Formats: sequence, C-alpha cells, structure tokens
Amino acid sequence: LITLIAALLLSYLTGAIPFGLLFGRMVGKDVRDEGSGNIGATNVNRVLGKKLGILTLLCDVAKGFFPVFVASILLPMGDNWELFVGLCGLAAVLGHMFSIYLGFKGGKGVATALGVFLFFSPWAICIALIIFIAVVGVSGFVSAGSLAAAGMIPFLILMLGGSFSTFFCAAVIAVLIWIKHSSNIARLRRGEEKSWKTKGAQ
Ligand code: NKO
Repeated sequence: LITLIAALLLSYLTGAIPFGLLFGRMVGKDVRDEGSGNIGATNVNRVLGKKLGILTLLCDVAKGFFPVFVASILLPMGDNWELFVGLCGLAAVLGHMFSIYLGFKGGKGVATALGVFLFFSPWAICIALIIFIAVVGVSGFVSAGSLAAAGMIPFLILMLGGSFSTFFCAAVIAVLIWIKHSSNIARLRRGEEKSWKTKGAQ
C-alpha cells in the first residue's frame, strides 16, 4: 500500500510540472495571459511559436507516459496491477489539470492523457490520433479534435480488448478533459473558437 501511495504521489507531482508555463518564462512570457490562457501545447504554439509548442507537446506527453511506465515496473504484479498503474496515469493527468505548483490550476490534459494511453493501448491511440487529425483538419479547431479523440478513447480501449480497469480510468480522464474544455465548448457553440493557426489574443 505504501508503494502504491508513493507511486500515486510521484505520478501526480510529475504530471503537475507545467512545461508550457516554464518554456514561456524562459522567453519572458506568461502563456496564461495570452491566447486561450491555457498552458497546453496548442496555446504555447499560438503564443510562443511552433518550436516551443512541439517541445511542450513532447514534454507533456512524456509526463503521462513515464509515471505509468515506471509504476508498471515498480508495482508488484497481482490482481490489481492494471488498476493501480491506471490510477497512476489518472494521477499524472490530475497533476497536469490541477497542479500543486499553480494553485491547483492547470491544463486540459490531452497531451498527458495521450502519454498515459500510449502505454496501455498504442493501437487505441493510433486510431484516436487519426480521429484527432481528421477533426482538426476539417474544423480547424484543436479543441474539437481533442474532444472527439478523448470521447472515443474509452470505447477504443474496450473494443481493442483492454481491461475494464483501463476503460474505467480512460472514461474518468475523458470526462475530466471534457469538463476542462467547457470554455472551448462554449466558444465552439457561439462560433467564436479560434483556428489553431490564429495567433494572438482571443
Ligand atoms: O488553447 O484552449 P486551447 O485552444 O493543447 O487548447 C485546446 C486543446 C488543449 O490541448 C492541448 C494539448 C495539445 C494536444 C495536441 C495533439 C495531441 C494529439 C491528440 C491525439 C488524441 C489522443 C487523445 C487521447 C485522450 C484521452 O484541446
């Protein structure tokens, strides 16, 4: 039990590292003050440019992948192994969304969730990625692609033979991603969401 609690805590603290904000600070900008105000890769790309956007994406994906990868090695194999590793993934995503370093505020969890499910079900992520690219390509909105991919991922995991515990963690993460996108959903409904290519304030 101590091992599990330590793994959950370390996953949370890793997920909580706000890479987008840190890269912004390095160039003297606060991404929370510009664009959508989000610390995720989309807004870093919008505010700081492509290079730092891609770097943020990679780091945010890594901070989802590594906690579950390390937990899968450290946690003892047993009946609840998949559930425990999944909960570490959930902890990493919660860290990103409600970061202790940012007064329990944070990002929308898409890239970190991508890292988590890259570990559990690379094939589900492949299909989710195709859905994401298709929706962003047609609509021009990263948020719409994120919402579609996140909504599909629990079902993709089930269809590809994932365990119920993995499905459960994916479903909780998907709901959290949708909740974190409430301002995007409101903008999409009003027809005011900005294309991912649009720079500057919104
Ligand atoms: O600034 O509010 P904004 O417009 O930035 O940002 C909305 C956006 C926030 O998310 C991000 C993360 C960037 C993700 C980009 C590419 C990731 C490819 C997604 C593949 C789909 C896998 C999703 C699995 C979720 C469970 O939405």
